[in-house]
Amino acid sequence: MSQIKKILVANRGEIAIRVMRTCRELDIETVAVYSEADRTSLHVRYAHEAFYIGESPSNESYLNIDKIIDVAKSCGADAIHPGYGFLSENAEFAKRCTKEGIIFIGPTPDVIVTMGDKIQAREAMTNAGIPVVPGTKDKITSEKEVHDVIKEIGLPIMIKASAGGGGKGMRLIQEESEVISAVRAARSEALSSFGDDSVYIEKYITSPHHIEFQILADQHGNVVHLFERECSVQRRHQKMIEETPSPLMTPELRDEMGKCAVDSAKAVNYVGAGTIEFLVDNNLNYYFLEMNTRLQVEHPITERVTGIDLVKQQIRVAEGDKLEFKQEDLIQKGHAIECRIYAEDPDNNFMPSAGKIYKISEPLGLGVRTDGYVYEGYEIPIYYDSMISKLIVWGKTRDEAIRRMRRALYEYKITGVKTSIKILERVMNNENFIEGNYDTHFIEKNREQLMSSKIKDDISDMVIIATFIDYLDKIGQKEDNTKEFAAAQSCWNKTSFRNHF
Ligand code: MV4
Repeated sequence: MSQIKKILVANRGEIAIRVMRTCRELDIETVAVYSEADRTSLHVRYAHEAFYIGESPSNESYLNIDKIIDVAKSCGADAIHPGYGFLSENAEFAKRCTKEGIIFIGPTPDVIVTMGDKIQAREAMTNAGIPVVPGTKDKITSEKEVHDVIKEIGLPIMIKASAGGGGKGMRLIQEESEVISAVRAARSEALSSFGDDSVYIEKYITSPHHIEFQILADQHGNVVHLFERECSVQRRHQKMIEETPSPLMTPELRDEMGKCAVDSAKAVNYVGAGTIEFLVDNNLNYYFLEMNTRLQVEHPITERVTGIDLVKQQIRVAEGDKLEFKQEDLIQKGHAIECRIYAEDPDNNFMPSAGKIYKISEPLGLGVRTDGYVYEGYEIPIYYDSMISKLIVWGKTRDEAIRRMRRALYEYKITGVKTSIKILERVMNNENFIEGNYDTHFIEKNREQLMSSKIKDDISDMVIIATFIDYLDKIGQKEDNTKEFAAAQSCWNKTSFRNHF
């Protein structure tokens, strides 16, 4: 039971600020680390202390274990919160923290290793009686093996990298003739991405739902789940929208999958916040897919319906406290939706749209939360993820939440970079989405409506905004231009809110 007084947040962007916000509420001092590109980042100014850790590329800064440990020791941090991405699922880092007497806010290194290796994870879950996708137990070593498995479970199948996750090193096989090339491609992608060419086979689940369960576990063997998140709206394995409850879910299925998620965590002596991902097919069969041993991007929707601060719980658990609630104390109240706002150009194949945020005005009002980090004048660096903000809304019902999300997206004004906002607006107006009729192929299946530029974009606004940006660019450098700035401000104020439909 050690009281944590100072936390180093080994991350950047919105999640670094998200973690520090809870620390402030708990009177815990915060330490930021930053790269060259992040000298002007908001997390640096938000923290009590901030330390430079290296050049802009991640492997010279946010992935530099020695440097981060050095900073933690020299500033006297008791604990490190890794956020998501970067070192959050790096077992070596977790090990180093413990060795140096610093609390790693997350599970133990051995669980990170087990869950990071999909073959091991499948074995652990199978032993615990959790349904996994039918497939091979071990890595495959010959072409013949693949054909034998096909005879057993039929086509289509997927070849997946054991060290993979998130879609890398994955190949679909629909015909036997594709076996050689698919295995070769998966192997070489796995080797170059993860330095490990082990691959295994899973039966291909057609049009599944991606549904995950949030779990929380303390150091005393208590585990609860905080219900599900429906994450099927993705493009190229990048999530765009998450919601809870899932429109697909029934109370019985929720109970059953929730128990399964708790059993999965217990089976590996899990500690902290974690997520069990399932694929759910059209007949509501569910299969363990993988476990994420970190806080996830989409955690706020769970916070919104349960009223529980997940970062606070992570910290309490890391201090050795017992969970302060039991499963029966937890309820899902109302409906929450998250939209991820990416600085990407939807009209140019979603290429990252780096650049300076000239003006930004974020939605507010009843039931709205934004977790972001950009501000007026901030230049989005090219080195990191292009997600600039998360917009989370709550409603008493799913319908109310969707309406609130439309309203909040309408209020979102950003100039200087292109964003995914208009696509998100189209999803919120898509009939299939509104009916809750969607799975992981939603974006492809609704491509025409979602990508159509026939729908009226508010061109007059865009012209005004573009003029404004030009204007600021031209006058920005002068000394005595208050009048011009006022004119520019008024130009911005005159641009209406967004309205793409
Ligand atoms: C699958 C699958 C169908 N069957 N595995 C994609 C990312 C990785 N986490 C697992 N993925 C999938 N695995 C079997 N056996 C379909 C997908 C998949 C997917 C999963 C979740 C969310 C979106 C997806 C989009 C395409 C494919």
